[in-house]
Amino acid sequence: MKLKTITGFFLAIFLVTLVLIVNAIVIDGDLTDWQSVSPIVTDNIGDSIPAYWPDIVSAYVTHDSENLFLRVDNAEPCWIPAYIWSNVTIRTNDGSLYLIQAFVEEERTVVRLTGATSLTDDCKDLSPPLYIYYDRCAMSLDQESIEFSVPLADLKNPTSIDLVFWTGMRIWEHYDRAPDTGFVSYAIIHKVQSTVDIDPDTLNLKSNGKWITGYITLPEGRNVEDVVLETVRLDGIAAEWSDIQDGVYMAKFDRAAVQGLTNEPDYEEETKFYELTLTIRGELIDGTPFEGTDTIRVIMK
Ligand SMILES: [Ca+2]
Ligand SMILES: [Ca+2]
Ligand SMILES: [Ca+2]
Ligand SMILES: [Ca+2]
Repeated sequence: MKLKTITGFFLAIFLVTLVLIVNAIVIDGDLTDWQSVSPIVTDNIGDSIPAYWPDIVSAYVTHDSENLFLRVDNAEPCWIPAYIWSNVTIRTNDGSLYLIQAFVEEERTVVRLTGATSLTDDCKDLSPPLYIYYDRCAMSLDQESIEFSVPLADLKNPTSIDLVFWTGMRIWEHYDRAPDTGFVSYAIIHKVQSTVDIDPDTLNLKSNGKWITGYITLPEGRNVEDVVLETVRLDGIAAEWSDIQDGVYMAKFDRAAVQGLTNEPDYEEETKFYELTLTIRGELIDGTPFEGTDTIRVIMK
């Protein structure tokens, strides 16, 4: 393989990875995938008892179609090196109570899902776990944060949850919780998976043109008339205008802006192709999000 080809190959990998990072949380200890998620709760520093106990600063929740993702940031690393844990008690919309306990130690990462007896009065349920997962939590490089996940199916696919984050183990005097009283709520809205066809199939960076078109088809039971133009984005680029033809929603995006997503290299090259996966997201008039992806081919020259 020639060096130039190898460079092009890695560039393509980088671009595809970039798209994936924007779309999904990966449990790997790298928190850059949480950039677009705001904390669901923030907590005072210095309110953990005793003072050396993990001191929650903020906590985050997000989800995809299969997983609930959680992240807790502490004020400082745990006093035990390379060790972090966090607990979350959850009440799902059917009234079920669950406790999620995530531990990262030097040799082991474990997430336990058990039942719980109370949402806000600490969790005192010591019953055997319903599920134990070994690949669903990770500690950040600064050892202050932990990210973890559980399958939504194991919570019986709730549509909303109430949460309390806390750091007690089985000694109830040792504690920090967030929020300090009550709980926070999170809606688990499932995105409508739409079919997206982006035109052109091949984007030549040297050719001109005004628009990139996304053809969006919604699944049965959803009407493209309900798509709100102002919410439609192609990897962050706003749709400028739209039309509906034969049940297909046609959104137009500025071609130059889309080409800006491709990071055209500045070296002189023979013709190069790579695949670029693009995601169109938007909302229906009732607030339901939809998204779909298509892969196009990019010609560098
Ligand atoms: Ca991550
Ligand atoms: Ca705190
Ligand atoms: Ca607190
Ligand atoms: Ca296409």
